[in-house]
Amino acid sequence: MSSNNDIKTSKFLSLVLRHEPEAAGVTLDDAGWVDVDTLLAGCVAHGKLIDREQLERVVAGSDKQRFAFNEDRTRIRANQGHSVEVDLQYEPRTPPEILYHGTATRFLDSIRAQGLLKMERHHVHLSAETKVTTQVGERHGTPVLLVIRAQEMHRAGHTFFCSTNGVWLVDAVPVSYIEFPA
Ligand code: HQG
Repeated sequence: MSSNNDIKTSKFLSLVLRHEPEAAGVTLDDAGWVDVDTLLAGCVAHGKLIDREQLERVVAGSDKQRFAFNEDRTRIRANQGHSVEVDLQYEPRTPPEILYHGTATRFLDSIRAQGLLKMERHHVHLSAETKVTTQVGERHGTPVLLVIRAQEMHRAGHTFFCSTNGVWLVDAVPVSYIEFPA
């Protein structure tokens, strides 16, 4: 179990490494990396006392493996979920037959009309597991699970990526590949 302080730190790191690097006075490189010492110094300068030990603990303890160090552990980045412009250099991958997307019932009319759109993120996020997907949907309201015919989409020319923490990513999902609940 993570402590409250570690959860707060994880949320702050998500903010800095995905959305607002300026919240810690740092910049991300093209692939989303930032030097660890620069990040820690920036956090302290912005009133967030995070040391190397806590950072290691938060990265290792993140339930969704949100962050990754580079090989020599001098740099860190978020594995996915960015709104700032970064190129994570994912390799295209062939998805399984079916992937899932968790959303909230209040979005269904709009999704029926437009398909799944990436909204503020870089991609639509899909999962191979239903459990995670339900939790994702609950963040937005009454959860509902959509079944995506991913391999059929792939055969039709849509490019899929899989992040290092196992989230499947695609530009958009047209309505014709979505199975809605009855
Ligand atoms: C919905 C978490 C109306 C979409 C999770 C979703 C995930 C539409 C919301 C990651 C729509 C966007 C991403 C349309 C899509 N009309 N609503 N046409 N198309 N939507 O948070 O997928 O904790 O940007 O269904 O594990 O909920 O951040 O995406 O409900 O991987 O690490 O618009 O966030 O990871 O919401 O979640 P989000 P998401 P972290």
